[in-house]
Amino acid sequence: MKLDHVELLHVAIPLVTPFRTSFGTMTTKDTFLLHVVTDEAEGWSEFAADPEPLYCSEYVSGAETVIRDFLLPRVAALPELTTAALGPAMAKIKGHELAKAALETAVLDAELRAHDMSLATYLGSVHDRVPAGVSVGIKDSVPELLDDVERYLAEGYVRIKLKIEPGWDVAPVRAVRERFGDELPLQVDANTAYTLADAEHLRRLDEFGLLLVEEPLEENNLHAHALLQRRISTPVCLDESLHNARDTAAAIAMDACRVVNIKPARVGGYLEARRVHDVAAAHGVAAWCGGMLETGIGRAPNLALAALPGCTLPGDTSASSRYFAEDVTEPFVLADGHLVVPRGPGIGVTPLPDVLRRVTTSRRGLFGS
Ligand code: OSB
Ligand code: MG
Repeated sequence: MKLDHVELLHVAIPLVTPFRTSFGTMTTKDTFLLHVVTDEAEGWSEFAADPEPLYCSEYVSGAETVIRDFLLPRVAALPELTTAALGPAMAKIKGHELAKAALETAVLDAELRAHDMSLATYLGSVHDRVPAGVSVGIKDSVPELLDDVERYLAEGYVRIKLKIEPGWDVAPVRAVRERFGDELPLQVDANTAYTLADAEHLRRLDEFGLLLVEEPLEENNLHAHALLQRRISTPVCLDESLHNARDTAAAIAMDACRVVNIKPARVGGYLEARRVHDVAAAHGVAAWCGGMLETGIGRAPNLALAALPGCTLPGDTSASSRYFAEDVTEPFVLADGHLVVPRGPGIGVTPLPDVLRRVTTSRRGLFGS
């Protein structure tokens, strides 16, 4: 393929309900979409992080600069544009996995469309639909939390994840167990809110039979997570600390994680996400597809990943209605607790022009006409 032009569209979409985590409260999905146009096909992607570097070091305006000034010039210089050539072309730029993922995914979408192949087929997805879990934010009170969980279970979600932080951990978990029983698939996510000094406190979660505790300690501190795992029986799952397949192999080897959260954006795109999946599967370690409150443009490709054979736990890939009154794509709707894996060419979805126009706050050309 030959690159013709690349456009960046800032979008702002209100969340149906504020989403509070240990690192902040989100009320709007505020990010950008990339639109890549080649001589053969067009592709779309979504930048996964937020305007502020609270979840990870990357953020919206920084990623825009990185893509425009450092990634695109290298990609545009390729004699032939293919997804396979992107990784090597971008390798000298350190880090910035989420920015790289946005560019790679838009090119991959275009390349797959040119070949009339779905991302699900390309990755080797083995399921037509995947079970949907839901990530429930920190609330002001336990009754409020129980109402939310009840509503999600009534909608059909098959697994509940509670966001936790110091002061909001054992009590909400106990309340959810008492109300909804021991059989409910339940897990927690601390987003790095604890330290190893909290090990005895975190051990109190062991009695609740959780599927996992996600990223309890500092980002990238695999050693501390391994020491914690020796002191608790709840399986440790890593999110923020895993940036590629090599990290994942190291974390598994040192028993710093017994479950892997795969966020394609966090590991630089779907090619590396597939490798992370393969490392976990080769070790017999369960994996699942995480989420970043994506619009349909980001969710569609995540569903293809969630349908890989090694993604044996329900993901955070929830229905459009869990996030937005109106998604930028045709909405993803829960049926019997599952979402259908898109099977059209590329990521299988495109933005709805009317909605896109309404949610776009600015657009600029990053390359070409
Ligand atoms: O840690 O998994 C996380 C959302 C934004 C940033 C980080 C995380 C999350 C979620 C929500 O937990 C997942 C989703 O529903 O997309
Ligand atoms: Mg997480």
